[in-house]
Amino acid sequence: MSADRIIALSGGVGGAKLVLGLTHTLPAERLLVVTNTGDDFDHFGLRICPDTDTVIYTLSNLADKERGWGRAGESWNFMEAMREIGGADWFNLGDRDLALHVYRTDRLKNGASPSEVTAYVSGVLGITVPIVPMCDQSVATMVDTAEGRLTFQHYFVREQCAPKVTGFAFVGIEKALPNPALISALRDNPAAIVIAPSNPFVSVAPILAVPGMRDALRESKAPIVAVSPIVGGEALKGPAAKMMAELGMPASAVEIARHYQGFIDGLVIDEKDAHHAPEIADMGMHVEVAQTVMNDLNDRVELAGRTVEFAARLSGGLER
Ligand code: FO1
Repeated sequence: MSADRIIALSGGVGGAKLVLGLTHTLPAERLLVVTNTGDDFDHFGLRICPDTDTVIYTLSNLADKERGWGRAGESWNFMEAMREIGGADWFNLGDRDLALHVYRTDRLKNGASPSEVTAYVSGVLGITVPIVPMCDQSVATMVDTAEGRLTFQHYFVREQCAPKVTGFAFVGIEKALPNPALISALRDNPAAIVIAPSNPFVSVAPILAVPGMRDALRESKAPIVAVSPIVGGEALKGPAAKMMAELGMPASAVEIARHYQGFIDGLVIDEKDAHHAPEIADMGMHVEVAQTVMNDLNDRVELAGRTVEFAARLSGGLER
């Protein structure tokens, strides 16, 4: 690992968008992408790793841009045949996507680690940026709701995020170890740690909950900068705003600042939330106002560049 890296913590579709922008801003040796694995689950005996695969498909330009997950140009013969025989059809597996799940499951069953499979697959798909799962142990994000405890994918896909959320749990987290590749990058003078605009509760929290992760990130002395996933009171994608409302929090950039207060050095908020900057600054963090809504590649690159510059300014004057 070389020094001076930007280490990006990413989960879900919003995270992958900023990561794509970062890959157009910096050379691969200046980046390390850490993906959330709390969404991972076994389906039909296959190990599915959605947040890692979303980054892999996005960086290899194979991703379906409308859906944000899975591959473009997919066919759905497997799902059609599965429906014919009455199998579970709540989780859509495209025919090409299926090859990755079958391949990964076979490699894991033969002793490969999630990190090894991720490195191999991203390599063969032409990705040079290192992508590492947050840990190689199994962690399952559970969503506690008024209707009981649901696995993340049951909550997010089967139930379409409808149940009222009361809390979260990360089963297996106590046995998780921060990915060694991340630990070595953190010890090699990273330039910054960027928390992508992912859901703070189910995409970022599992990463930060890995024992030792928060300390390792802060001990790196690199500025920790988050990009708010909430713009103007709503999430751009996914259930973050609904979860915040159900947890009794206002869905605002200020609440995101409060959520990360004491851990991050800077927060990037959207222009729509510029009026919140003084209140957020009073929470002891620096604030950068930028366009955080990423509609096209240019927006992704622009936001990535602003985030990297912001972090560079912080590392200049960061006493810690
Ligand atoms: N999300 C859905 O809303 N519906 C699906 O049928 C679905 C299938 C799917 C298959 C593979 C994969 O990697 C992701 C998939 N996702 C689907 C997204 C997945 O639920 C992710 O966890 C979300 O992107 C949130 O991180």
